[in-house]
Amino acid sequence: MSCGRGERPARTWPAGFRPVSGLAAPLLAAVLATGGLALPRPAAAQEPTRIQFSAGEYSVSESAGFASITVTRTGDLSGISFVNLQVTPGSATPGEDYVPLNPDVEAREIIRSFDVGQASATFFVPVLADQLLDGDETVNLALVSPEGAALGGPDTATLVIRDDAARTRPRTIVWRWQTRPNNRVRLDWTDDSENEAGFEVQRSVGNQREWRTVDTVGSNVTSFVQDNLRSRVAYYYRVRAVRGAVASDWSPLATFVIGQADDRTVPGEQFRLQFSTRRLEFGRVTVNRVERRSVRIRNVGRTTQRLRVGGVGDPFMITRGSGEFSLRPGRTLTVQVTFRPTARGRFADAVTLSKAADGTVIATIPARGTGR
Ligand SMILES: [Ca+2]
Ligand SMILES: [Ca+2]
Ligand SMILES: [Ca+2]
Repeated sequence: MSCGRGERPARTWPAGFRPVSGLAAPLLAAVLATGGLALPRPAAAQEPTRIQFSAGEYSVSESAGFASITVTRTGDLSGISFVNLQVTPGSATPGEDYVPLNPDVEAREIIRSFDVGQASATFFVPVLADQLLDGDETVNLALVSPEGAALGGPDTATLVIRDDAARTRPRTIVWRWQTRPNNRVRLDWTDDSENEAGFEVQRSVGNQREWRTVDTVGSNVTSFVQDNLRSRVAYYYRVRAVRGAVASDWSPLATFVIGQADDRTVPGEQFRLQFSTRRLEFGRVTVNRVERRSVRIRNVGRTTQRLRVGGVGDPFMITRGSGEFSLRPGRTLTVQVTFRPTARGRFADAVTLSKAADGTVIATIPARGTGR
């Protein structure tokens, strides 16, 4: 048996050793008496070895692939320890929300070892994403069957699998308006959820600050019609899937002005603008990278116009040409917009161009991009 902790080194002369005479002997005796330079020291009073969770609750998005569960080992780390993680269903369903050991059993037990000196170890619990509005769900975690250690606290914990509301949002929305007979808009969107109770339709008039729910249509319904809209006003519509208190993220925005036949030219009395592009398409952009797009607005009318540019919010930003400006005939203003996605998913917004005098929106330029 090797010399373990707590055992003092024997104060006997090693085999074959003969005490030396002269000055060296007292020095050697002193070295041995104090524990020796190369001999094992007696272990200091150690806390017992314990293994516990690093937290009482862990949280992971259902889209993350797996949850990392860290367990810590404290006290005496000079030996080797083992511990098992037991995973049992809370409100989450094994096989649907997370991966059990095999599909036929509901409990999953996995083991981790701690090497000499090792103070923490990580369990990985695979989680599964779905197209369901199922809210946050839980899995119960427990540390069991420790070897070479006792269990500390906490030895039970909860894993919260967060519903990813971006997965169930309507990915696209298209709109068509007609002035006859009564300024009607029709919205059509994609159904990307499997268990919605319905789709909530919201509208904002003239800005994107005040949103009002105009209707909630039934499950699997993917269109909505509204009549009697006003002309030459910017309308914004958005849709999301709902089920009780759980909702998906909002769809991209449907942004339009009834009577505005073409974004490129705004007809009006002494009032004509041209746009270099109909929309700002950023495409797929790596999360936290910045992409820039710009649109040139040219006054092709005969009078100077006082205009205001604004509208977009995070993750879009107007980095040039924002605010009020005067645009003389023949002059061009460049509006630069950046897109910096802070998460994966699709984003949509719109730059608005309005009259500085009364805020009337005269054009909208949709901006779209996908974070990846
Ligand atoms: Ca789920
Ligand atoms: Ca879900
Ligand atoms: Ca559906």
